[in-house]
Amino acid sequence: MNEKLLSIAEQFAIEGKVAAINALGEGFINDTYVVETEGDAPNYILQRKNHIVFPDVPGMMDNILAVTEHIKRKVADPMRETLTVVPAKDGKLYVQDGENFWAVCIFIPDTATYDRADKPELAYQGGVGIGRFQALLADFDKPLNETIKGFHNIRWRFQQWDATIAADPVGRVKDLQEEIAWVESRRKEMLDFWSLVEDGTIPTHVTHNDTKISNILFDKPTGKVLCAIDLDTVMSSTSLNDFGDAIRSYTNTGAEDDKCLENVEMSIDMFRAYAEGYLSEQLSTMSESELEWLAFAGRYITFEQVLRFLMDYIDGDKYYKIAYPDHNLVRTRAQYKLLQSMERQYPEMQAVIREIQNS
Ligand code: GN1
Ligand code: MG
Repeated sequence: MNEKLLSIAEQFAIEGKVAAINALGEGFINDTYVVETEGDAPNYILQRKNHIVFPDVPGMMDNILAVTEHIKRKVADPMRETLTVVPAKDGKLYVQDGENFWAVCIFIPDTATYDRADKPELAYQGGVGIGRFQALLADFDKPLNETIKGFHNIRWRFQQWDATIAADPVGRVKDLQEEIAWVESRRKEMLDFWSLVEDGTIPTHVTHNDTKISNILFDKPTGKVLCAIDLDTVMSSTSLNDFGDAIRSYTNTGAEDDKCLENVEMSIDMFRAYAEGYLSEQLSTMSESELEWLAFAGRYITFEQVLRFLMDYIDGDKYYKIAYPDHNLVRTRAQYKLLQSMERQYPEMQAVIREIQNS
């Protein structure tokens, strides 16, 4: 067993003797481990939080605790229907080790996660999961810390973008004129959408902000959705972003970083299924303006992801973990293909929302 990890794990208020610590999954940002314990004690998730991405880990953990405690008061099975934060033995919600911050929550057994939706029922359940998450938090009234500035604010992203292009720190801009034009040609329509959030036409709520399929836990015995995990980016934003980010993920017939662009299309069947699930929890409380822009949110977040992957590539791959040198460029191209597919099918996407509204 890795002694370093063991010594970190033992600084948390965990039950039982640690039997093994194994790496889990492939998050783009944090490093995640499963801590197995002996006997009947629960297992745990141990995470090294990326402090470059999250400058205020204590503030982030305060958000996560507040939100999970709120959810726990409302659900039938509080140990399964949201995460349970495990504090350190000194009472803090994290352990600091040099520049690294670590946090622990209880591992929820008999669950499944997926990287891709292969059937509409899964997309439907995913939609129910985020719709319910937002509904449970609709009356949450404490202020949340802004863990990442302007996370889904495209005006702020364009400021970062302009600065990155001007700096061109690794000299990649000259070879990316075509890709840069993909972003520039959509600048106005994206800013126009965001101005509706800025002027209050589209309201803000407590949102998850990272709703890709792999951040949702499903109950293995029933196949039903259990809860949203990876609560690092819980903040106040528009609900539309949670819908849009999920659409970016559940409807993609290929992988987020597919090298074969022919694999990548938006599946309207998955779109319908996700939207039906989401609106089964949300329709009655959504405003007219939210419903009007719901389908567009898929385009908005997919566009944002094109911009963020390309910006990180131009910046020399500092934000996202990469598996090979051009990974961020491959991701950019695959997300752009998905964006084009959504743009083509936008009238159908809007029709689906209207049908669900009227049914
Ligand atoms: C990151 O942390 P993870 O892997 O769930 C990123 C999301 C991106 C996603 C792309 C804090 O999510 O915003 O959409 O990668 N999270 C952060 O897959 O930047
Ligand atoms: Mg994350």
